[in-house]
Amino acid sequence: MSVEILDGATIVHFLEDEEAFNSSVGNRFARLDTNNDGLLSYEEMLKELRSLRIFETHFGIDVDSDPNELARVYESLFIQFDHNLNGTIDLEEFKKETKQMMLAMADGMGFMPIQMVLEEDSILKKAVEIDSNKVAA
Ligand SMILES: [Ca+2]
Ligand SMILES: [Ca+2]
Repeated sequence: MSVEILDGATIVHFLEDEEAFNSSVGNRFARLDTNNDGLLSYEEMLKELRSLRIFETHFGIDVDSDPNELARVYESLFIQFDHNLNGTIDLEEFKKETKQMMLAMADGMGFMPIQMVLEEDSILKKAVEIDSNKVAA
């Protein structure tokens, strides 16, 4: 985990870089798919949902909240990813929904940089890394 500062532009740049986005999402998907069947089950997806810390803020839920309430939030997020409602998330669904969520996140952030605690292998962390590499280059 590390604390990073990011703003809407960081995310938008990342989404515009299709190659970087596709490979990060693909890697993340492969990591989450622990039984390697090419699909994410609810259990496999939980790790990702937990790393989407922005939703804790978004739903007004903090880490100490009622586990039942959190489970309901995670379930509704899972359904949001599962576009064809077959109970699993494939790579296309994962890609599409991740992109949408990141766009919504970028919109919400605007140009005010915010601090976020990010997991090392999260997609947002990748976005920050790619952005700072560009600035350095
Ligand atoms: Ca799986
Ligand atoms: Ca599905």
